[in-house]
Amino acid sequence: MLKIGKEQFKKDYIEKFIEMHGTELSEGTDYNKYEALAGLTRDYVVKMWLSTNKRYNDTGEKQVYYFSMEFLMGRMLGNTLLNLGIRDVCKEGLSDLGIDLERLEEMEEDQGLGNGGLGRLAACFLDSMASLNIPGHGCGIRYKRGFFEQKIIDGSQVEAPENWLKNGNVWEIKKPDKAQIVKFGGHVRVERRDGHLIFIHDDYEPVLAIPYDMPIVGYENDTVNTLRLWSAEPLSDEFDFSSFSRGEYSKAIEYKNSVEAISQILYPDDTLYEGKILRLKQQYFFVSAGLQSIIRHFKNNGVGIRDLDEKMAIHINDTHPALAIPELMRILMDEEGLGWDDAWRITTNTISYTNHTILAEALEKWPIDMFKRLLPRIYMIIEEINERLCGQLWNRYIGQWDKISRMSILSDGYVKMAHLAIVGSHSVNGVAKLHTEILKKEEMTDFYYLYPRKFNNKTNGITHRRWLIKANPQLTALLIDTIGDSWIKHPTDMEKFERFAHDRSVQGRLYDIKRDNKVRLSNFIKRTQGIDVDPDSMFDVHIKRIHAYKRQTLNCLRIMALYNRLIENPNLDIVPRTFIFAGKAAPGYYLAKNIIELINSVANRINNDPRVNNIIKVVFMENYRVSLAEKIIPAADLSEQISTTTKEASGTSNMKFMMNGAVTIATLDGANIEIRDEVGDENIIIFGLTEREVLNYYQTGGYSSTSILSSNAILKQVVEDLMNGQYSSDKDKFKPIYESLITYNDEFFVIKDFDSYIKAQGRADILYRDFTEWNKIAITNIAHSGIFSSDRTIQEYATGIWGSGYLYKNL
Ligand code: 26Q
Repeated sequence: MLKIGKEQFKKDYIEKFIEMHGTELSEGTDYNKYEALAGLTRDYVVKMWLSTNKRYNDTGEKQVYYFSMEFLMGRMLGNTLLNLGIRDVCKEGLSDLGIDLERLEEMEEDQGLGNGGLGRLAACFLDSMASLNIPGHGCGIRYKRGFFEQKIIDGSQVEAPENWLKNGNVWEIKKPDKAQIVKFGGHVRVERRDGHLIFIHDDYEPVLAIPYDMPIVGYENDTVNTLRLWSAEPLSDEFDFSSFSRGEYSKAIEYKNSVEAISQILYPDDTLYEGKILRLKQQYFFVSAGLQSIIRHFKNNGVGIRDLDEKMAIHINDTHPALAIPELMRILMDEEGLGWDDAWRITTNTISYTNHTILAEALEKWPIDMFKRLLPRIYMIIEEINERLCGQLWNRYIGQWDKISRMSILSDGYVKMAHLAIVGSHSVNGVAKLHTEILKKEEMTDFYYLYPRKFNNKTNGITHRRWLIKANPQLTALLIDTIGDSWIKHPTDMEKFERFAHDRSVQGRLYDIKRDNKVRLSNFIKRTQGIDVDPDSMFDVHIKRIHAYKRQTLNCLRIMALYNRLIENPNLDIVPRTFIFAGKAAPGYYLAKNIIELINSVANRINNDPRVNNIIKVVFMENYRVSLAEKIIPAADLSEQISTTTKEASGTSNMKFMMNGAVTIATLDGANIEIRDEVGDENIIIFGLTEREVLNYYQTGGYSSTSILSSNAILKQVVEDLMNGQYSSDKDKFKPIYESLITYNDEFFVIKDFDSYIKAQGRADILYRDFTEWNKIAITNIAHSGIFSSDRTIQEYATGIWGSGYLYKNL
């Protein structure tokens, strides 16, 4: 472990500051001071990083590579210091120098290279792999522009380009000597040499892939793993000067631009799949570069090519990196000379796949003609994989042509990526129990019957180091004071906290901590949005991507109904509440953008109505991102997890809220079910349609939103309020929402669940008034949250899928 005393730290820090900035500390801006601290932290990490790599090479342990299009890392400084075990020393040392550590941490740009749940999961997994001493590394794309910055202008979302690299990035080290070449387009020739078929790729467009490495520090264990992100650059010798003289200057510029586009932007859509060629390029680009560099590494270390599957596990985060399957086949066959069967054995033993969605519109499929043109050799390999699959299916399902064509990787003119991922891997996992069951029994059922042993569940988790220890230091201190600190290394030890569920003094301390967090958030809201909120009101929080299935609309309609009730009866006896929303809509998702407008209109109306604004307030917080979530979640009383049952694969913010002592109001969807199973029915507020009911409606019909409306006057009124000018002088403004509910018969059962949701909110109200009961529930939730640490999830992946991490198991 890193041993640095306060005085040593101060000396190192001052030296680093001067070295970096060439001025005295007293002259520096906060940003300069942040840079110096981050730079020094990196210096501390580098030696450990080298020795970790040396250890991995010496022991020859199996290495895990987590391939993901997204890593939503947020800020690095605070968590790196925490994991190094020197955050307290730094805090004190800086304080001696008149510097506030948290203020410097706030200077760091969020690393926003992800859309939401899937990208943040990848980031939590990196933290857990390093902390469990598992040799697990990330492989992804170094997007120059992360997820767009959201501005709310006149109540509507406006997207602004994000620029996280504008001041450089202290955490990364560029490794030009480890660059790889990735080939696009061109033609493939087949030749026969010594009885073997040789595939020669001509006329391709080469792209240089440059890796940037970032250290991922484990918690107090001397392990530093690597996140390697690839950046696309033109090959400099492609600028041959003869083409300039031939007046092909513009071609050279075109080449440069088309190459740089590959790692320019993150696609900001997480549900509606779009068959854009640039996205396909991005996928092949990082998968090919990553695999080439991994294989080069093992060959340099003397690993025999036939033993690769004992030395590496490659995990693909959704289908986005599924080209790893044909690309690994290509490298093993065309570059390493293996035959099909050996290459296939190594590939399927190596690759494992996580599915994150059952939304049909999110499943990736690529038009064959586009695919073939961009990746001719990869397409040939997929054709062969598919031939062999269909051969197997013909033998097994004689004459069942429908089934065979349904299961084919190539059909209807498309390459179906989920089918490729299932066929080419040895493990397919869902991200919560219900989700895995739906995969097996509904969505992927044909494949489940073909390969029953591949399918398994790995319920998601979150790193308690960021989401509890870092985000909520006071709650951390209370836990340590009451139950000790064993839970930091063994999160399920948090169960010991349940002993205090009925302890009035601990309840009081928990309440005080929550209130402090709420005051801090209130001040932040005042500073950033100019809105006064009451820290003694219940903070009722709904933060996540804006999507019809996540049902921000349901939440909003109930606020509108409450408003109507308050106007009718100003003496209504309810708990004062602050409704907090945050989240980004995909730029092309018209309905989601309309939902943001509705929330802001409702906020505007309510916050400016003196009849109600001392009882309820609505706040839409701009630009949701990891660092904002870290501020909001510790201050939440009520966690809104109200997706249409069956639609949310898992959810992970539900776990973050629970760990911070919020009470959950939820449908029986995704991991909410497992949270309920952990805490018991009396410690969570459940409402809404069950899985069966939803599936029945989808399969057999019989749902009519308008017929429900006619029997519920309150609901009828709020739906009318969408269109009667109550929330906008433009009566058509919320027509998209109105039509989705009425004209299009409410695909996500907002109308159906409304009544049960209102009643559930009534129960929340009653519970909140009962100080003892509410705090008992909060304590019980915290105590049972340890199982949702991503440490548990990662241990399950390591033992159940990757066959890695024996060092940890032997500890
Ligand atoms: C695909 C093709 C083209 C463009 C974009 C995409 C794309 C990008 C991101 C598709 C999906 C995503 C992200 C999906 C996601 O975040 N899913 C969430 O994953 C979480 C972690 O498992 C779950 O908890 C959530 O339930 C799930 O919605």
